[in-house]
Amino acid sequence: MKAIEVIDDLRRRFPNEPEYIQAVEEVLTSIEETYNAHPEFERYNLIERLCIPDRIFSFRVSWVDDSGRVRTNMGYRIQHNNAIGPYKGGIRFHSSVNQSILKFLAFEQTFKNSLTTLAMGGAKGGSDFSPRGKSDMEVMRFCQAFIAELWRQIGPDTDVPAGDIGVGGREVGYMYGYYKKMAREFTGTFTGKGREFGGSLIRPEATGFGNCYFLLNMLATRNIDIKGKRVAISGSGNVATYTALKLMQLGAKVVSMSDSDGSIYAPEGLSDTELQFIFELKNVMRGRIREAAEEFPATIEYRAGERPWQFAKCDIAMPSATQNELDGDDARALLAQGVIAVSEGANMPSTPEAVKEFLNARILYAPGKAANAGGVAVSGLEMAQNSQKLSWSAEEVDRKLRDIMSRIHSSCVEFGTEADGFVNYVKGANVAGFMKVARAMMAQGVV
Ligand code: NDP
Ligand code: 2IT
Repeated sequence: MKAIEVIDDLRRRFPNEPEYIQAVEEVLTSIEETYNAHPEFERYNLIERLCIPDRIFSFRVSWVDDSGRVRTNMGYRIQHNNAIGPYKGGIRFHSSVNQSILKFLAFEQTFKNSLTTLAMGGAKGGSDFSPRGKSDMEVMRFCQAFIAELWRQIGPDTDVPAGDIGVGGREVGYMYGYYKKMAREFTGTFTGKGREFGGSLIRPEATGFGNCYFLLNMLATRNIDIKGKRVAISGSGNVATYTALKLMQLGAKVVSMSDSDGSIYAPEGLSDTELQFIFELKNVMRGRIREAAEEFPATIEYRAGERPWQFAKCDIAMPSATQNELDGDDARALLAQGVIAVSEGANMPSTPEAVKEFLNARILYAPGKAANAGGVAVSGLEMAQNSQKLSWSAEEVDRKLRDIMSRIHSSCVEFGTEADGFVNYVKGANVAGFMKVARAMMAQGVV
């Protein structure tokens, strides 16, 4: 396989899918050597079968808003690969959602899920519906209309959705409720459910906490203590807020958070009270991050339209909002101020140019598919609990999460250590994730 030829061919076949091509290119260039050391992979054309999703469902979702107007959105579910377990991955509701974005996410999810050591294939779904500014009833009607189309394609051993951008506990609850009504069964078909109906403790915290655990593993390779380190975070949703909480518990200072309108900057680090306000602002009031600066004007400033990377003074960056939110200039600005680590909470937040900068600078750089795998890992633990019809304590789930993150870190070190001892976590994560899926696909023949 020549990575460049496969990528050119995919570009020709899927010309309007830049995010998908970007994600494939990053993986193929780092697994090329390993792939070519196994001529049997090529005989089975493993590469095309791994890059192109097993199937894509796309459908119209019609619903009625509070004023009685009939609205339509697009809905999708990409079932990418189920070689190592049922299709598994989140659902994203955001106005920017399209097939390219969901294909990139489903592709990434396949490798991420493989890294978790649990039995989960890769999938992603979503809609260009934006929950922003919608009433609870509108969100509920939309979720029901979405599931009315999708419910036949999902199931506890077939395909298990969860949350992602714009989809949290509220949306999962509405989708699960309607799924249960249609399927007439109470099974673990969604993860991220409410605690009262099969949700796992620590699932809301898992992605952010897991990213911090991964960061601790990386820092340990260089004997660096997290205490007192200044961390710039982007986003202020599920991943960003729980990342901030764990960092502060660990004694680090969280100096920034953001949303799609702008960033807040707290040069001395957010206080517990300020972070608590942000949790409520985001989950209860469903407000904007600007309001945190309005509430605490003495300690927090607001920068409209800016991302944290160019101005927040920090030692560590944890981008936790969305794809391609940190570009080459941002990476150079972070490196110029001496950043020691970048650990990605979001999926593919750094552009290829930014990734190149981080790798060339030989800082600790963890790609999302390794660093944010704690979310789906605890989803896997939720599936296990649902199958057993038991629930585990918060301590037990947290201990398993720490253990999984450190095993993912070890896999990255095993497959990504270069001749001079530098750990290329991009290569490590891609090769480790790929090999397990590849072996399973080989064993199962051409299907
Ligand atoms: P949320 O919807 O809870 O939060 C998303 C945050 O990112 C919000 O602050 C949002 O701001 C901001 N954001 C979204 N889109 C954009 C954009 N186009 N430009 C700037 N800011 C944006 O989502 P999550 O926290 O769940 O997800 C964040 C990232 O983490 C995503 O990349 C997701 O794929 C990834 N992830 C999530 C996991 C999970 O378990 N939830 C697991 C692994 C990865 P605004 O309110 O203005 O839209
Ligand atoms: O990107 C991700 O890993 C998620 N949104 C979580 C997926 C899941 O199934 O828990």
